[in-house]
Amino acid sequence: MAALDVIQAKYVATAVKKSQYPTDGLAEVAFLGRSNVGKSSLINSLCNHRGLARVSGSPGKTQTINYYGVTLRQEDGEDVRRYPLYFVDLPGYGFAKTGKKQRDMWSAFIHEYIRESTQLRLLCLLIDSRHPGLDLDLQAYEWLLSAGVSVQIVATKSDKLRARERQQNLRTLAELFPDGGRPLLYSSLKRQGQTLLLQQIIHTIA
Ligand SMILES: Nc1nc2c(ncn2[C@@H]2O[C@H](COP(=O)(O)OP(=O)(O)OP(=O)(O)O)[C@@H](O)[C@H]2O)c(=O)[nH]1
Ligand SMILES: [Mg+2]
Repeated sequence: MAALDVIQAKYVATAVKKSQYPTDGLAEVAFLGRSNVGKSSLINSLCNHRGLARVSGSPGKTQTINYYGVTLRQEDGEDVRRYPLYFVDLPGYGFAKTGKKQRDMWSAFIHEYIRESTQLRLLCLLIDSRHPGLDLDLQAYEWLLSAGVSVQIVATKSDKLRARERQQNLRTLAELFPDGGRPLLYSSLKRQGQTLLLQQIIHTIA
């Protein structure tokens, strides 16, 4: 079995419009989901770096598109490969507290990113593992598929469920999101799911 790690991770850029996207042609893996679902925490835990992306207990923390330059290292015996790419942290959707206008702006630039990024290879759609069938998530999924994006479903905060519920909800997700890869359980807190997700990422970009 090949060992797989993130060996470098650093903040590179912030964007709210296309002219601010990086232009160096690196592959991008983006993370999308409802506000507070755990996108920024997941990026930090994948990168073994607590302070890379800002995390908050209140929803609406990430309000811009943030690019983190990372290097994945895959080691299989003597064969060592390095893959440079971007992890892209997106603002959450479904959070109305700051007012309708701002909420609309977020969705406008998320939409623009999804449509305009030429380097997006995989979009990880994060879903709270406790709530597998919310309308907003189903709508986001349908829209992403119609935009031609490759989607991987990631069920976050799996540490909040008992083992039996985890498996049950995973099956529900597989039924609700049939084109979302094989859904995987993730816990930034308990460090569950990192290897599986990195394998899925390598599989798409390699
Ligand atoms: N128990 C548990 N809590 C988590 C996990 N991941 C994130 N959280 C908590 O959930 C809250 C939101 O986490 P963030 O990573 O900021 O969520 P986000 O999706 O980036 O939120 P926005 O940027 O506001 O859209 C924080 O209080 C985190 O500590 C997890 O795996 N398990
Ligand atoms: Mg965030």
